Amino acid sequence: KHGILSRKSHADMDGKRTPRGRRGWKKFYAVLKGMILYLQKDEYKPDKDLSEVDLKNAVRVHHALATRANDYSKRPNVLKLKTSDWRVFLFQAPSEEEMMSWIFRINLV
Ligand code: I3P
Repeated sequence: KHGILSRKSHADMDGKRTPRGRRGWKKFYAVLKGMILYLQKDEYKPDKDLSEVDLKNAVRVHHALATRANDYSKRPNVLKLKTSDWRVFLFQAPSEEEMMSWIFRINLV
């Protein structure tokens, strides 16, 4: 599955709140492949190698939990992703349908 997602980092690896200065929203082209959610600056090209930044932004979604972000009302169509290493991200999808589809697909992994 792939598509546009905006990301906000809410908690870091240790479960601690992401510090100010790193809490902003950032738009990516997202690709869910196997157990990894790749977040790239540019559109996915199968024959192009991932950059160092792309690899750094990739999120392992094995044993992660995606839910609708009911407690976040500043933007619509936002899902919350809790990873197995206690990171928490918010992801905004372009539509309700896309958000539901991402939640479903992430939780299948
Ligand atoms: C954050 C940025 C986010 C904001 C966040 C800020 O600043 O303005 O958009 O979240 O608020 O800390 P920075 O880019 O300097 O990290 P919202 O869009 O959800 O308001 P927060 O600290 O209350 O999460």
